[in-house]
Parts: sequence; C-alpha cells; structure tokens
Amino acid sequence: MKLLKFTFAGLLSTFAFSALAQSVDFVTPKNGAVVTSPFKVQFAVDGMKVAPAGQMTPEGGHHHLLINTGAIAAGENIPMDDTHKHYGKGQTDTEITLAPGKYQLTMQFANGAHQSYGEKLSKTIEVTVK
Ligand SMILES: [Cu+2]
Repeated sequence: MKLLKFTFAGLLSTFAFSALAQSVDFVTPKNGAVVTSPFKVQFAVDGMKVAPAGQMTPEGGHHHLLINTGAIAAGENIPMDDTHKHYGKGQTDTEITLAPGKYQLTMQFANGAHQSYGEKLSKTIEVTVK
C-alpha cells in the first residue's frame, strides 16, 4: 500500500510537471528590445507540438503573432487580419515590418482550427521599433 501511494504521488507530480512545462516564449526579440524593421521573430514552444493548421492533434497547434491586442481567451477563434498573424504552415520564425514606435507583441499558440489555447500558452513582450 505504501508503494502504491508513492507511485500515485509520483504520477501526480509528473502530471503537474507536464502541465507546468507547457509554455511559449520568444527566442527573439527579447522583452524591451529596440529593433529596426524588418526584424526577425522566433517562436519557441514547450510541451506542445507544432503542426500545420487544419490538423487537429492533441497538444498540437501553430503559432500566432498578435500586435497590440494581448492574449486571446481559451477556445476563442483567432481573427485573421493585420494585427493577428497566423503561422499555419507550422513556421517557428518570421520576419516582420512595423512602422517606428512602441509595440506589444503577443505570441499565441492555438489548435489546428485557430482556436486559442488561452493565456497559459501566450507570451507578451514590448519592443520599440526605431
Ligand atoms: Cu491560426
């Protein structure tokens, strides 16, 4: 019985760990960076798999770059317009051009139907374009 309890606790902590390990982050640019257009944006994701749009796989999805909008609530569709860029081929980097100014850039991971995984799989940084 003692052994069983131990295994169960081990399983629980494995689950907790994998849930915690699901995250996205900008490889570049870093928060607070000053950049010149065009500039490279590189996405990283932990605990999820990048897959092209249209494929509905568990824990799969693609990256989005949201400009000055913040994260999209879990389950909501991500609009397709100039401030919501989709990387539906499974890209993990891109180059973007923005007019000089301060911007809030949000990475948002979403499933194959462009439905957001919510704030837990988003990351927001601020950059200044010179
Ligand atoms: Cu999308």
